[in-house]
Amino acid sequence: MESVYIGLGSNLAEPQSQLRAALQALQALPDSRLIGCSSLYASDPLGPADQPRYVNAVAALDTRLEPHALLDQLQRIELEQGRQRKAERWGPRTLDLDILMFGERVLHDERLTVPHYHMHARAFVLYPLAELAPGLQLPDGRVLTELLTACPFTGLERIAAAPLPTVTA
Ligand code: PH2
Ligand code: MG
Ligand code: MG
Repeated sequence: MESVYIGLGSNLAEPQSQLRAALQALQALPDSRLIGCSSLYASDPLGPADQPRYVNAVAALDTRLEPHALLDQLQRIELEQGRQRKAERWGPRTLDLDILMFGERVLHDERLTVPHYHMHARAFVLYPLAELAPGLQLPDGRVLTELLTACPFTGLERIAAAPLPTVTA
């Protein structure tokens, strides 16, 4: 089993419900175990400003799936929850599921970059991630605590408790 962290985001069609439905779908993934989820956070959109605020969270998953097989599953869940792929970069979406970290792996191809290419500078990723894995270290040696120091909490609003209890055993 490898430890994977997944970023969840939504800003359309009842974002909190989208995230809760996505967690149920993650719970049903083959060869995997959903370990927990952070609180839910709201923030202004990064990118085009003429779209609703986002709700974000981070989930921890243990899996035996390979990275691209997991990506296939995440894209299936996005589509099942009404995701429409549009040309606009960083436009609004019902559900976005991003692989943030996949164990210690470093991957870069046309479909997948791991660790996620912007995670080190996004408060809506780093603060929920810190709830699940405060001592986390990236494969390049940077530690989450350093990244948090460089990334103010400003603009982030904690809006709901973790939808799932975190399994620590
Ligand atoms: N995701 C984007 C674009 N902008 N802004 C916030 N606040 N949260 C997101 O998850 C987000 C975004 C594209 O993935
Ligand atoms: Mg994203
Ligand atoms: Mg994405």
